[in-house]
Amino acid sequence: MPEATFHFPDDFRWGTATAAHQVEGNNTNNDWWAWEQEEGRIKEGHKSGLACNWWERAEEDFDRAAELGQNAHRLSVEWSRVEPREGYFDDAALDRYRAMLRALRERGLEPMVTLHHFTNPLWLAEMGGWENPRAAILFERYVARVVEALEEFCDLWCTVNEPNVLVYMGYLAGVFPPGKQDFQAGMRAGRNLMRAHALAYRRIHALQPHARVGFAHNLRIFDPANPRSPMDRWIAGLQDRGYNEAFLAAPIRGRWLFPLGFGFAWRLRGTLDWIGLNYYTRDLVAFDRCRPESLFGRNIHAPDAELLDGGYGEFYPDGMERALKRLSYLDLPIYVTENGIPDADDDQRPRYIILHLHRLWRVLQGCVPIMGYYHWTLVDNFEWAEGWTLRFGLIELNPETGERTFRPSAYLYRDICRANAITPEVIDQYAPALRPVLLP
Ligand code: IFM
Repeated sequence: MPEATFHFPDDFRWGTATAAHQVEGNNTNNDWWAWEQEEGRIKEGHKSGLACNWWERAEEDFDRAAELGQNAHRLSVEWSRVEPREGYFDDAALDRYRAMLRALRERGLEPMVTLHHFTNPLWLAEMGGWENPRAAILFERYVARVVEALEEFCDLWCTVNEPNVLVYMGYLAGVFPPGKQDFQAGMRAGRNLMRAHALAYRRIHALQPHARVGFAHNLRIFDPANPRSPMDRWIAGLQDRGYNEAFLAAPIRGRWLFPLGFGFAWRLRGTLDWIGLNYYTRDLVAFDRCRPESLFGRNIHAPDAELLDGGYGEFYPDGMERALKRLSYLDLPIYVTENGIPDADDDQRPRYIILHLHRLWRVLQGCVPIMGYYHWTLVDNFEWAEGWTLRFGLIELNPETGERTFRPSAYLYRDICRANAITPEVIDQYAPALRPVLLP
């Protein structure tokens, strides 16, 4: 009897995901560049610098992605390049993005374009960033320019990446710009980001009626540390609501949920053609009344959990299945817009990829419309406050020399993309320890 092979749908999208500031290099005109220059902001004083030098040479990495059997790529456009001064749009920057998208198409990679991935033009940051209600309107105007310039090559748009992460890291933990620890300011910024999403959604459809528009939601699993403790259950539920549910309720149900807000958000309702899932890990949550900044929760790991490098969290593939099943109730096509692991020596990534894709495959068996998977990421890139200390790439980068080295996982992912399946051969070659788990 032939051994089980886990097949994916014929038109499944296999790609990697990237973000402008993390790969382009020399993005000197945004709030992140300024943040990097401040002492103590980035681990080991690292800077994005030339990053992966995509502004000059993205095409060389697109060649690598195509060589690795991928048929899709998610990248972002940098607002501060397109609109370096308020109201002034730089056609040369838009031309560069046109060239990138053309290059992707020529290599058989379908682009998904993200319009906001954490960074803000300096001029916007100076006027209060996302706390300023004008930000959403200014974003809509920028989006219109980008869509007019790029629509020939793209109809799959991701308005905003992980608004919940931006709010949490920038306004509660204070480790991303603007570096605040101010709950009210964070919720204002969160509402404006979701308003910006909705304005962009409608504007894109007005310009390109057949466009497919969504946003990328970082869905983190929050489980009670002690499932028998009502306080742990309550606090895990509260964190889930604040981090996950509130950001979905606005564009789906047209409701502001606490802590993002209260009442109706009618104009946001129905502004998703698809939903993006960025899934990485889960937390166990214990009640702790001394931690108001994390909604009275202490986030810990299961005592027996395998941990990811750099304190990134638990290795928890079941979370992929749980997150996808949860999103399936929204009745929307789903893209896994990010999933990956910091793992410089690539000793966990092969198992991570196979197990997470296996859980995704299981959800597909229930006829859930999962359209594609974008691994985070193609080449090691600048990991925000962690600088270059966390390496998420299928391809290793030496940021000093630009030299690239394929990790074994690059070939593993290539073999899955080419076969459009997880085959027994892939399991045996790259993660034999999984044979008894997946092929009993
Ligand atoms: O690098 C980030 C990305 O910018 C947003 N999602 C999570 C990734 C890994 O931390």
